[in-house]
Amino acid sequence: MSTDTTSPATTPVSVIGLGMMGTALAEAFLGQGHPTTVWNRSPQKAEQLVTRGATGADTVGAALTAGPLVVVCLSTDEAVHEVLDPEVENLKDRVLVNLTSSTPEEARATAAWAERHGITYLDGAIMATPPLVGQPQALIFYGGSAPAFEDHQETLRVLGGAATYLGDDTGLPSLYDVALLGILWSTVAGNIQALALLGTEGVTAEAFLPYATAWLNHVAVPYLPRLAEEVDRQDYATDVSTLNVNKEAIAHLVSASRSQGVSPDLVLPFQALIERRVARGHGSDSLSSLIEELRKPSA
Ligand code: FVH
Repeated sequence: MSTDTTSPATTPVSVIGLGMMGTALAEAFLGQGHPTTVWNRSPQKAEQLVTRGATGADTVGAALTAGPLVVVCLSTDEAVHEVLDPEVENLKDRVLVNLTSSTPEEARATAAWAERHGITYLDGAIMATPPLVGQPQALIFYGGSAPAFEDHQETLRVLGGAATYLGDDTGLPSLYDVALLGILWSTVAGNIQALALLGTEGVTAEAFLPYATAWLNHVAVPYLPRLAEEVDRQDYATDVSTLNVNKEAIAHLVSASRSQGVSPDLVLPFQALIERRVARGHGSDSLSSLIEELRKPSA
């Protein structure tokens, strides 16, 4: 069943939470001509948006009832419930899109809360920083009510052109979120280790940057399809690089770090994982077989 008949080009939206991200979301809606009502706990954060044409709501209830589509972006799931739990009556007949980061469990619990109160719900995960909001390539995952996404996808694409609906499971956007963040953090961790090491010999981050970029683009990224295939097939045979080879190589990194006076702490857990897999007789496997150690950590 359709949840809204308003033309997407003019759908009024309400944005609850005007931190760095909420402000960027409201600016994107305003930029595309959506009547935008905003509310923030600290009202001064609404001022600049109001001068740009937003309507500043005095109460959260006034913001929630201003239009059919409510986007909430607060710091935590706890804050979302602190703000919205007393307002369930004002959320009836609205589509609530929660772009606050959470765990899958929190997202599913919020979806159950919404269902109990007759609120149409979409959970979302923003895979972009505030300056990227509104760009065609900005990715935002959504899960939850399919009719709500269908009705409002054009409006939601104002926030990120790569809006992607993952299905009715509201936990999936958060799961994709943490999965991608893990990739980001491990890449940053590897880069920090590299820069600390090279810095001991006076090599600047800027000087190293072309090599780091080329390494990721020409070696790491092209490895991803192979890794995906090995993991999906659970076939870890390799004619490229074995765990035995990587065990020696990572020992060099740990040893070089120590001798250059750099902490190997970031690397040690990954080294331990490789050593455990090799000790279990999988030294001839590809690196991808490490996934089995994560799937069965105590086996
Ligand atoms: N900024 C980013 O790069 C990331 C990108 C990916 C997604 N995240 C998530 O977006 C959520 C909000 O992040 P943010 O960057 O806007 O965060 P802040 O600038 O710190 O603003 C926090 C807002 O939350 C309000 N707030 C906090 N607690 C409460 C509460 N108990 N009651 C009412 N409002 C609350 C806060 O209000 P105020 O302090 O200004 O009064 C801000 O509006 C977050 O989940 C990221 O993971 C952003």
